[in-house]
Amino acid sequence: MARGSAVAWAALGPLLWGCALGLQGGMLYPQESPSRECKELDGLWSFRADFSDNRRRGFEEQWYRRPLWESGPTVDMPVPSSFNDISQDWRLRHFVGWVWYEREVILPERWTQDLRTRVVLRIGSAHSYAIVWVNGVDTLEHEGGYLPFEADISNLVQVGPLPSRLRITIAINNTLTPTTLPPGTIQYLTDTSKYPKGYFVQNTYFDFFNYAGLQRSVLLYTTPTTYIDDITVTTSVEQDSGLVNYQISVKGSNLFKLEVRLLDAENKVVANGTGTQGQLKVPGVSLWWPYLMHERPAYLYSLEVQLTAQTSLGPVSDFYTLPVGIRTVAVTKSQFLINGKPFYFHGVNKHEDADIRGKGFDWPLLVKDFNLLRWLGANAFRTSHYPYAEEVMQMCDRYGIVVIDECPGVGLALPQFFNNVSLHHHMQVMEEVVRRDKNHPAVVMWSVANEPASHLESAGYYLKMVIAHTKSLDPSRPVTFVSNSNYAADKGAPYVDVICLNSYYSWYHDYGHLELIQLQLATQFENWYKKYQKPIIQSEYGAETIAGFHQDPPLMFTEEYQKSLLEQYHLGLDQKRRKYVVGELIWNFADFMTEQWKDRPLKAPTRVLGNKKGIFTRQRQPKSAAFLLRERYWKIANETRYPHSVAKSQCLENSLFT
Ligand code: GCB
Repeated sequence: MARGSAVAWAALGPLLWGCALGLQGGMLYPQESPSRECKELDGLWSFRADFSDNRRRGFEEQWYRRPLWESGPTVDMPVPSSFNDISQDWRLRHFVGWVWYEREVILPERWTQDLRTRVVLRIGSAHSYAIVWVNGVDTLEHEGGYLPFEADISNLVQVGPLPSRLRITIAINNTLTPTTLPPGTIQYLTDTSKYPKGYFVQNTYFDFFNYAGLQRSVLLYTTPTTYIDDITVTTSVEQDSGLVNYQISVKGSNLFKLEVRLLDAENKVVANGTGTQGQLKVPGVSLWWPYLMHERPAYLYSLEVQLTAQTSLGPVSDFYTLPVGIRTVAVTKSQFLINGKPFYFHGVNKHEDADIRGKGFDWPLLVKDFNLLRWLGANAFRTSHYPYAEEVMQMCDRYGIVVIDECPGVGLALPQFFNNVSLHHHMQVMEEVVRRDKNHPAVVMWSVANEPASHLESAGYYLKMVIAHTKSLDPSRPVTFVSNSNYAADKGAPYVDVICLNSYYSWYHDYGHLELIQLQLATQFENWYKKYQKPIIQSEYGAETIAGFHQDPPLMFTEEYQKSLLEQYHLGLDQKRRKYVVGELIWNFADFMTEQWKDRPLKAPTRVLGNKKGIFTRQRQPKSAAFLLRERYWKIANETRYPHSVAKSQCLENSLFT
């Protein structure tokens, strides 16, 4: 970070919060190595939603104590997937409360017999509150969807003669409260002439469907009992050398040796070190460049860590390999710099959303989306409005797609959401996000929230604290939140490094008046820049568009209107692009599912089978605007490439479109 204020915040952060929170241990992505094995538990699980009035029958009858089928009927539920759209039961689609998942696993004998082996159960995400039992024993609880959590279950599986069969029961509650992230409220409707007794609805203050369940992989993995618990890497550049600072945490014993080797992409060792921390120097470094910014993007080294330790049961060793991209990120008054060169974000906002799987992780969808991003010439996206699966982040590292990593701080719309309990939880969530994603070179900025009510005094204090805490966790990256407040009223903007603005001119205001966009956009940019003197990203803009609707001259909801709206925005963006506007992210990459209503400004049924602002449909087919954006992004890519040379689309099969 170049900015002086960031350094000040970073220094203040640990004083304020260093002792207040603190997660137990690291959250390295599970990997197979000579010392580690993995067993994926994806596939069909047994499932039951607790439809009882108080939703607590499962606890009253202790469903976790016996196989789930013994306490009542179960259905098949695929993991990973959201549970909402899988069955034909409408009650499940809108279900609020506890659902129960269960799966039996047979463990390899070595896992249960070798006491130098540690067995870990890891859940990629469970939205939103989860309790886990192993063989009926309460093992783990976690609050918050979209982030992984795990437990060492060795002492549950290494008990006496061959308990190789394991029953894993997971109860998940998708209820959102004023102190969850995102927050929500339960509203009881008590007019008995209209609603049956006990009738309630869940109100959310964000614009995507509250899909829930085991939406990412569940797995078991092993490590030795003394093991590499966490690795933190930061990088910098000195002339033509790359510097890799590493810090390794080891758990299980104090008697160990650590050896560290950095390998280049051809597997040649370029630097090595020993001990829990150090600096590796790489002369003639190949930097990690964003895709399209440089002819050799996304260069990754591998940090191989080898641990040897003495335990009471004899020697053990552990191996872990971390991909490392060497790059720098800095922010000036008017620029966002990657490796010291101005970077312009030309990209998208996404959602983890498709078809019947809801937010369930899916490899074909992931690869398709990355192929579309490259077809489009998009060099960046924001993880609106929650952290995406770890596999997505790995793809970004490998493809050179830059990420603004956003936490689930969305829907902070009401004054009562800015309370101390929420603040504490929000900071803890940022700890989990940073712990999980800190080593990804693709992540260049943290976003702590989307459209909080940042005009409120209480929001100002709240955002200041969350931002300071995030900076203390990671002083190497800028921090932002995404605002839709008025520039003069925003109480959070003073604390961010980059101003991110959402605006929907001629969509949510002045309906149909495309001719006003350029003026309103210019006013927006000038006001914000004059007041804050910070680089600005247009973090959302767009128009609802039903694929196949046509009208010329353009009318709202048609493909022509979306195109024209984008064109007007682009003219406005081009006026400021070389000055202080450092990015544009379309809302949205693809259509996505929402509730059947939109909460603001008034709760109203303005969603037709979801949000249709995608430039691709939910099935990933292009609307006309996709072609327009593609032309623009490739043009910008060719103008902003370093060193200057002309880039070509990497999609070989795109000749039809060129
Ligand atoms: C926004 C929100 C986003 C919505 C979008 C819309 O400002 O950040 O979550 O989906 O507007 O389409 O209304």
